[in-house]
Amino acid sequence: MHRVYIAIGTNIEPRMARIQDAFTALSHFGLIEKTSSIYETAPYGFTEQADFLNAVILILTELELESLHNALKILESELGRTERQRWHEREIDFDILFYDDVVMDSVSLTVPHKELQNRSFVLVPMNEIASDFIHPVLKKNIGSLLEQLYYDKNSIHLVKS
Ligand code: PH2
Ligand code: MG
Ligand code: MG
Repeated sequence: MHRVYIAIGTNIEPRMARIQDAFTALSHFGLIEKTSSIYETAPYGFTEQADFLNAVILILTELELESLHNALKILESELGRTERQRWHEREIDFDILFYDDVVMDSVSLTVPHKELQNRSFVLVPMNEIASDFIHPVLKKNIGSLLEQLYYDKNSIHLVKS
């Protein structure tokens, strides 16, 4: 069994239904051991777009990393995602944050997710379910990565526990 943290995001309505559908669909990939609260977050990067709903889950799965990555891409399109510019709005986005303690960097996939330490919309929900998880490259736990991150506290708030 592999322990995988996945970030989920959407900023196209109906956002809450999309997140709930994502949880349900992901439960077919394995056992969802933990689910964070759902947060509404200001857009990061390209800021001229609607606010997101974000969450993080911990799933226990038999799927190998490549298979899981491919399955998530397929699921994104099944849940209505269409091709758009990088950083722009999306119906649903799944990002593999951590896959056990695997460190890999290929053209198609980088694990741990390269940007997660800069993103409150990832660290705040993940801190809720796994503050002690140690980043295998940065060698710090999620709690300390979050403490170390400067972010606007008004840019993220809990909408559903
Ligand atoms: N995803 C992005 C770009 N910016 N901002 C927020 N708040 N939440 C996201 O999920 C997000 C983003 C690219 O994947
Ligand atoms: Mg993303
Ligand atoms: Mg993505």
